[in-house]
Order: sequence, then structure tokens, then C-alpha cells
Amino acid sequence: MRHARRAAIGALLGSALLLGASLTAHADDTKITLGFSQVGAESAWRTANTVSVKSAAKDAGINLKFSDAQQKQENQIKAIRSYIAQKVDVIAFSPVVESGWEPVLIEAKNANIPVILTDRNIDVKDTSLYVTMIGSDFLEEGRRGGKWLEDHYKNDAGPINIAELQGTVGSAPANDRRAGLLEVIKNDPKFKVIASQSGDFTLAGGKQVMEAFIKTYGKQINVVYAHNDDMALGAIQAMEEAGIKPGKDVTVISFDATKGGFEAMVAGKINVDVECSPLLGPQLMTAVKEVVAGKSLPKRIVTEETIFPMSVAAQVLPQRKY
Ligand code: GYE
Repeated sequence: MRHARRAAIGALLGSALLLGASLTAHADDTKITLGFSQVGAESAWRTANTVSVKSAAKDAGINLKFSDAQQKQENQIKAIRSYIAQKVDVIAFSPVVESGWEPVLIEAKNANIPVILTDRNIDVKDTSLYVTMIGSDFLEEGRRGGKWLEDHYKNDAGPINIAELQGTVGSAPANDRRAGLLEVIKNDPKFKVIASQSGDFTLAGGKQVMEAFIKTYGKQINVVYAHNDDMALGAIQAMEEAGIKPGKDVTVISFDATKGGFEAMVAGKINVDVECSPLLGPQLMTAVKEVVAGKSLPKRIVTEETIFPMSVAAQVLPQRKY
């Protein structure tokens, strides 16, 4: 009797467990799987972007496959191919450079896997190769930096010599932040870009390039136009080691507006920081869900941003999220 009861309870428990298991399995089946190929871990911006993508995926209940391409396009292409082979529901990636994406995106299209671009844009003729692009308008950011510069020197006859620390060669933010600056200053001959080189968006790269600039141009440099905060911070180190006061002897313009950039502004070493938000995760997850649900999305989703001059830095810093 007791035995029979135990057996009955056992059977009941067993089927309950089975039911539970099948429910979980079912829930997992319905979860969206997103394959995301990140550029790398080159900057504070990138680290904040990775955290944003991972935590937004978790919050949205999306199964995220994440890979870091170490700033190499070939690694991103490999990652995208493996996501295609794994039959993920959606592929998203932040393209390290603008060109060379057609072949792999055609493969994704043929496999019926929608592709979403985040952060950086690509240069393709057939824009049906991706669903939407979520990220900043880097050209506008460059214009904002350029306009601040013009205004800052409006009562100065010049010449104003600019040394440019470029981001990764061929990347959308490097191309467009440069183009935005040149567009603004082109009609004002007192501004001259006397040196331009890539520091690959890293602190070490920015420092190294700035050391070389100082050797060649010394005191001729009036402005450092750094395509991101990490390179600006590296250039600041190089200037200080050479006895130059960043923010005073040399005007420093930077991009991203990370906490590190803000701290340098509070210390008087960066004069202006053009905001570029890395917190794209929530928007990306919304887009992923909408694509899977068959909704049509705008081709371009632009992040809202502003510009922070040094004078507001101390007041704004406590509210910065990255
Ligand atoms: O400005 C830089 C990062 O693509 C907007 O990449 C991004 C840029 C950002 O390494 O810090």
C-alpha cells in the first residue's frame, strides 16, 4: 500500500518534471537568437557599447551569441559566416571598416537571415543587404567639432594649425569626422590641417602619433583634433611629457564624451568633447524583435547627441553613464 502510494507520487512527480522540462525547452525554442560581431575592445566607448548590447539582450530575453573581432574585418567576416552556419535568427554587427562587405552579406541574404548594422555604417550599392543602421551621424559630429573650432578662434587672425589624430583607417567614424571638419573649415584659409595620422582609436596609438607630431612640428601645433577620447588622452600624455600644456598651449577637440574625456575637461586638458553615445543595446534589441515580427523598420535610426564644452564638464560629469 505504502509502496503503491510512493510509486503513484513518483509517477506524478515524474510527469510534472517532464512537463516542466518540455515547457522550458519550448520557451527556449521561441527565444530569438542574435549573432553579434563586435569591432573589438579598443576604447572606453567600445567597452560601454559591449556592456550595453549584452545587458540589453538579457533584459529583452534574447539569446545572444557574441564575438570580438579584435579590429580585424576578416574576423568579422568569419564570425558572420559562423552565425549563418548556426542559422541564427538575426545577425547584427558594428563594421570595423566601410568597404568590402558585399560577399558575406549576400551569403546572409541567401540564407534569409536579416542583418542589422549598429554604430558604424558600410558602403554598399545594394542597401537591401541590411535592414537598418542604428547609430550616430559621424559627419554631423565632425561638423559640430569644426563649428566649435571656428567659433573658438573667431577673433584670431590665425594661422591655426591643426594636428589630426584619426581613428581606424577606412572606418566610418574616421572618414566622417574628418570630412565634417574639412567641410566647415574649407572656406576659412586661416585653418590648416598640417598633420594627419591614424592612432587606431587607442590610447597607445594616440600617444605614439602625438609624440611623432611633436617631434616634427613642435610649437607649430595649435589644435589637436582627436577622433576619440582614448587617443586624446594618449596625446595629452605625450604633450605633458614634452612640456606642452594641453587645453592651454594647444586646444584639444575630442569625440565620444566618455567619463575619461569629461575628467580631462574638468582638469582643463580637453577643451570640447563631441558626444557619441555607445548605449545602443536597447534600440538594437527592439529592432531585432521588430524584424523577427515582420515589421518594417526605417533604413536609418540616428542617435541623438550633443556637444560639451569644458565649461559645463564639472556640472555634467556626475550624470554621465559611460
Ligand atoms: O568613437 C571610438 C571607437 O565607432 C563610434 O569607435 C565608434 C568609435 C568611437 O573605438 O571610441
